[in-house]
Formats: sequence, C-alpha cells, structure tokens
Amino acid sequence: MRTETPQPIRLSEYRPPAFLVDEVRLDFDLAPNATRVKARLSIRRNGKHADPLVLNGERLKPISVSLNGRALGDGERTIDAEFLTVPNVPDAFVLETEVEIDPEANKALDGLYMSGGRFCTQCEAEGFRKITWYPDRPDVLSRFTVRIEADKAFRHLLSNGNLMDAGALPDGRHFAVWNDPFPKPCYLFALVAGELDVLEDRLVTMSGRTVDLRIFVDPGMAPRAAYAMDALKRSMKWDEEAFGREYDLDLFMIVAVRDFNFGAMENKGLNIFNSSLLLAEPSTATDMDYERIESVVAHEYFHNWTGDRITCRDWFQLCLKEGLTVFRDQSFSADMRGAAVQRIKDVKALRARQFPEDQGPLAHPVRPSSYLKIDNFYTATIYEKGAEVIRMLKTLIGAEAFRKGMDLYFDRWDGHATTVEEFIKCFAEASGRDLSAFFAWYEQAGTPKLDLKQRYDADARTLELEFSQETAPTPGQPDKRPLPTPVTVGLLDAEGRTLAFERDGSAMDETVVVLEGARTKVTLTGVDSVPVISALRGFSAPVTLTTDAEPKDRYVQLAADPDLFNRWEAGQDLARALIVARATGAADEVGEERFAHALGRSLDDQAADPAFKALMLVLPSESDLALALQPSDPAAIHEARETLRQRLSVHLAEDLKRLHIGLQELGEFSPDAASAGRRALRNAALDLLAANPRSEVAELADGHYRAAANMTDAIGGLSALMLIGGEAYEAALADFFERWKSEPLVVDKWFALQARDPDEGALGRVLGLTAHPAFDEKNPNRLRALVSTFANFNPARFHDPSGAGYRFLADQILAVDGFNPMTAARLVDPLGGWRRYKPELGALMKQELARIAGTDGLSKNVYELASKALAD
Ligand code: B3K
Ligand code: ZN
Repeated sequence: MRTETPQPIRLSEYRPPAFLVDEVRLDFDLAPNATRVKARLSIRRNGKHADPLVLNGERLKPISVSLNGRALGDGERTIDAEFLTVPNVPDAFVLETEVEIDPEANKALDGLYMSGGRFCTQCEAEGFRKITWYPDRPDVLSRFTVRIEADKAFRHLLSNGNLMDAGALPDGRHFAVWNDPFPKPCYLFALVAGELDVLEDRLVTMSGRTVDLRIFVDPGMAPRAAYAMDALKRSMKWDEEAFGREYDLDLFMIVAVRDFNFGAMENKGLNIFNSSLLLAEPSTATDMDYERIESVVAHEYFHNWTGDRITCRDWFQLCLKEGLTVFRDQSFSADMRGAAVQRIKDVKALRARQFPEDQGPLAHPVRPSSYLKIDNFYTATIYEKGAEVIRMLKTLIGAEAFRKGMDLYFDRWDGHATTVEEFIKCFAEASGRDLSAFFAWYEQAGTPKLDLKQRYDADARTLELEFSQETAPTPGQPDKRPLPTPVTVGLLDAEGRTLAFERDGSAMDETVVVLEGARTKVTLTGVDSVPVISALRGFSAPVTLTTDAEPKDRYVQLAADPDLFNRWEAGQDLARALIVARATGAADEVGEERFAHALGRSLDDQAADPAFKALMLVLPSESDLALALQPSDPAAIHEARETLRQRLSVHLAEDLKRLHIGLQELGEFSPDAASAGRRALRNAALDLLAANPRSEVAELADGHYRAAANMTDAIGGLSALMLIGGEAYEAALADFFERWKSEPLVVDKWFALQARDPDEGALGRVLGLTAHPAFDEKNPNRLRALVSTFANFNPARFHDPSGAGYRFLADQILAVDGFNPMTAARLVDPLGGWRRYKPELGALMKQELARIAGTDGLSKNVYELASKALAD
C-alpha cells in the first residue's frame, strides 16, 4: 500500500496569486531529446506581503536562474521536484531561467512532447510546469512572446497569436517569433513544430476584418481537413449571430496530432486537435465522425470567448468555461442538424455518462470543492451537466434575458479570470431575478428524482399536477436541498391532439412549471378532456421523472407527441419497462407485441425525419438499463434486451427490409444531416434485422458491407455481420483490416468494433488483440479503441462472471499508469460503479480496485480514483 496519502486541494483555501507576471518572453531551442527553454518573466508583487516567490516546475533540468540580470547562487534559491523558490525578491523584477527538457521521452503527453516526429504541447490543466518554471494557475494572465528555433526539418514553427518575425539561421536552422496580444494564463500556451501540410482559407468577420484560417495536418492529409474548415467557418459566423462574438486575431490555426490524451484543446489562436476529431473523408470517416468533428471544432472555437478571453479564476470553476462552451456547441449543433435529434443525442450522452457518475463514488457537484488531481475532474458532470444547468437558466429567465446576461458577462469580464458566482450575478442583474436558490445546482451533486401525480376533474375541467422532488445522498453530501427545477409541460387528448389549457387565466399549449420546494402543486384550468400529460418536454431539467400515468398514455405520446423528445422518450420508457420485466423473469409478451406494433407505426410516419426514426429504432443501451435495474446483472440485461430486439426484428421484418432497400444511396456522398439521417436509418434497420440472424439476413449484411461506398455503411455492414457471426464475418473483418491497415484512424475502428462484439468469445479475442502488431498502448486512440470500448460498451462480456474482464482492465490501467497517468486514470471508471452490480460481480470489481490502489508507485491520478471508488 502507498504510505503517504496525497493531500486534497480545496476551493475554500483559494488565495489570490502572490505575484503577477506582466510579460513573458520564451525562447525555445528545439531538439527532440534536449530542448532548451529560456524564460524571461516580468514579475510584480500582488498586494502587501513578504511571501517568497514560488514557481511551479516539474521534470525540468535546471541550467540557470537569475534575477534582474544577476545569477542566483545556491543559497538564494531552492529547487525541488515541484517548485523553484526564491525567498527574497523585490516588488518588481525580471526573472530569467533556463532549463532543459526531453520531449521525446515524454509519453505522458503533457507539456512538450513528440507526436509523429513533430513537437507539440498540451498544457491544460498543469502541463506548462513541465516546460518552464511559472506560476501555473489560471488566474495569472500575461502577454506572451515566443521565439522558436529548430532544424529546418521542422518546417513549421507555430505558437499563439501573430507571427512577428521568421527567418533562416546558419547550420540549417531557422526561427520564428510569435506574439499574442491577449493576456492569457499559461494553460492556453501552445507550440507546434514540424513538417505539416496546410489547408488555407479566410473569413471576413462581421466588422469586415479578414481572418486567415489554417489547418495543419500530416503530409498528404490536407483534403481531409476540408470538412473541419467548413465547420470552423460556420462556427465563426454562428457565434457572431447567436452571441454577437467576433474573432479577435488576424490568424486562426488548428493543428491535428495523432497522439493526444483527449479530444482537442482551445489554445489561443492555435487549437490542437486529436486527428480523430479533425480528419474526415467519406471512405475513412463515419457520419458520427463528421458530426463530432463539427461539434468539437465549434466547441474549441467558441472557447475563444468562453475560456480564453474570459477564463477561470481557479480550476474549481472549470464548468464556467466547459459547461458554458458545451451549451454553446450543443446550441450550434441543434441549429446545424435539427433541434429534436440533437437534443435526444445530448440526453442519451448525459444519461450514459453523467447519470452513472452521479450514482457512483465519484459523484461531485458541477462545481466541486476539492480534488487531488484536477485532470480527474474533466468529467461528464462538469461538461454535460454543466451545460444542462445553463440550459435551465435560459429556460427560467427566458431567451432575451439570457442573451442580455451573456452580453453583460462578456463586457464585464473580458480579459479576466472569474468565478461561477460572478457569471450568475450577470444573469440576476439582466433578468432582475433572485438566482441565489438556483446556485444550488452548482453546489449539490446527484440526479434529482421527480415524481408527478395527476388529478383530473372532468366537471370542473381542471387538472391538478403535484410534483415532488428528492435527491439521494452522495459522498460527502448526506442531506440534499430541493432545487429550483423548470419542468416544461404540455397536454394531449386521447387521440394525441394538442389539448389547450389555461394557467392563471391565460390560454396556452405549453407551460413551464418551476418546482421551488420539495413539493409543488399547480392547477391548470379549461382542460376539456381527460389529458395525457407530456411532462419534462425537451428534457427541460437533468432529472429522472416517474409519473402515475398508465402505459396507454405512453402509447399516445409515442404515436403523436408534438414534442419529439418526449415522443422518443415514450418509446424508450416502454422498452425499458419491457426489458426490465423480462430480465427479472416477468416477461410481458403481449406488451412486447403491442410495442412492436406501435414502433412499426412510427416508422410509417412519412413526416418524420429519418434521423429521428433511426433513434426510435435503438433500444435503451445496456448501461442505461443497468441504472434502471439494481443490483445489476449485465448478462441478464443483455439477454432480455436481445430478446426484445429479436421480437421486434421478427415483427417488423418486412418494414425493415423495405427501409433497407428504399434508403439505398445512389448519388454522391454528402455528409449533411439529411443524408446522414437516411444512412443512419438504413443502418439501424439492418442492425435490427441482424437481431434475428437467418441466412437471408447474413446475405443482406454481407452485401451491405461489400457494396459500401463510404465508411458509415462499411461499419454498418461489418457490425451487422458481427452480430450474426460466422465465416462471413471473419472474412469481412480480415478484408477490412487488409484494406485499411495503413490508415490509423480506420484501424482504431477495427479494434473498437471487435471490442464491442457481444459474442461469448469476445474477451478472448480482446486479450488476443493486445498482442496484435498494430496494438500500441502508447497511443491513446488505439488504447481507448480496444480497452475503453470493451470496458464501457460491452457490459455483457466485460462483466464476465470469472472476473477476467476486470482483471484485464486493471492490468491495462497499471501498465499505462507507468508512462501516461492521465490516460490510465480515464480507464478506471468502469470499475468504479461496483456497488451497483450484483454482489458476486461487485466483489470481484472491488478486488481489482484494491489491487490497483495497493500498487507501489501509482500516480496521484489513478490513486485518487481507485481510492475514492473503494471508500465507503
Ligand atoms: N479544455 C480541453 C480539455 C483539457 C483537458 C485537460 N486534462 C478541451 C475542451 O474541453 O475543450
Ligand atoms: Zn472545452
């Protein structure tokens, strides 16, 4: 067991920085194994105190330290594994340091490292301290000038801001000087150097300025950046229209790299992307890839205002930039791709990732109050629930006051680091509302459970709605308060037609009921017939909702709810209940037939968007069902879900085949939402057909794979073949690898597909794949494709009763932790929910967590997650 227990950092202990940095000058002399970094910092004491100067710095080989031009001797400064300390400093001074670092050896991919023979950086949250000594905290904002010198083989030398100078040097070397006029914290610093191809474009902003746009990619890949460029231009225009925000520099650059710990990074003027979220062409990228590229390009671009121009005072305020920026990218995607379909996808993601987090040992508020490693708090709660909180805020105060509040926030805080309190204050002022109770959404963890009881009085034509709310305790928060929760409600009659009503004397079709306390009652009047209640429309709050409505009401909604989110939700609720019934030995076969029939009718609806129909065809995921049925038995859930899929497949076979033929694509590929929706529906039809494997379906799937003219269809065909299994599948799998073995992003898909295989032999196959020559644990994309996909998306096989799935994951975590703690920590989550599983499984999961936590030399990252997961 580890001996020293790392100490948490607490929000309550925040102190303003003791010193500020007005100007930074960095000089990089790049060499893969020995890069020299000189820093010249103009430093000023902040306030009246006699504190020593303490700068962060890790894994730096010291060369020199001088103050106002005088070298500091041993007695005048101390250097340890984490800090450079200078006890006596004047109130204002220039500190010059020089260090050496080894980017080639940096496999943690944090700080300055090499990817594909190029230099690149990742500094958020605390990577800058691995480059040079600095106050590595987001509330120290400074102007950066960066000089980069390297061998000419590193053709492009890039950093933030504007290029000021560049030229050749003796001995085959060259240099570039960049200046970023906007003060920024060091986590937004970036540097890239290497041989790259560039795709160029330009955009004229709303005030008439021309901005050069450049996307840098691996040589030969520039055509694959075209979609990202298009998404960037649309994002820039959208931010002008939706939020009045214009880009501020004359140049905006994006660089794609293959080795990256997560998706992308919003460094000022120089975004760095995981190539999986940037490169796309029809033959190698699926529609889902296109969709993610569009939203991540937008997300990182939107950070320019929500994150870069206005940043976080401390890392506890992470949601201030992340939740808000997710809300902004979701709004953009809704405008690009259709609001209902986008909303359903966002809610699915929230339920798949954030709801389990709220039920587990790591449940934390949108604004947490303590952490060991901030890297562990880039969570679905901060991002996705953070976005939900902003969405509720907008619903509560209305779109107009919301926009006014955003304008005020941009005006007031531009150029500063701030807090969630100050952000909310802007909306309180703009709306004239007291938002103090609303703030609890930021401070309280857990998913509130809402319950709705209805009472209709036919004589009085009144409908009484009674809501109650409750939130279960989470670690460190035993008692929960009720939260102000907006619930959007509409009514339907028995035929599914909109039923108008009155509230407080005004006639309406829809209303927002705001739950203030533990119980809220509202009476709607003028209700002409027995209503079907459509509550929580558009998923107006991140809660779970139970009601006393009968299943027949759900069928009315499934057929006709004009709120498409609730129409989809009705289908999910019905399916969930049927699967849970079957998994617990109480199969409702009559109900299953009725559901199949109703689903068939919704497929017939000619007015419905194919993308929406595709979502209707997909049953709740196994992880979603595991939340509904606790303690969970993943094998039973898998069986029950597959049985329902098979029944649907039999019942709907003719419709599905018709869809499959009718949606065949003849023209040229286009990644637009409508075309993607048609492909999604066609592939969803095939996927459901494959749930009832017959030779006819096997042939259909094989034909689908062979005829595929794009990656979406190739993966659709291969997935269906995988469900059917047998020789055709093995042949297609081999064919796929042979065809794409030189395309890393496609090979990732090949690994991920096999990791999702529900077949009983999947675990053995996955274990075998770790020895495949193309498997590379040092590359996070490849590692995640196999290991994370298996642990997160193949519950039936990951939860093997022998515990071998857990053992496999723990072995991987320990191996990766040796060189990349951040990525290792991201693999811990599937073991963390051990309490929710049936005791035999839970015990085995816990055993592996204990093995991890007890390993010597474990990183703080993995230690924090494993030890919290084990704690009571
Ligand atoms: N801000 C980065 C995430 C950084 C993660 C650091 N561990 C990407 C984003 O959210 O836009
Ligand atoms: Zn972000």
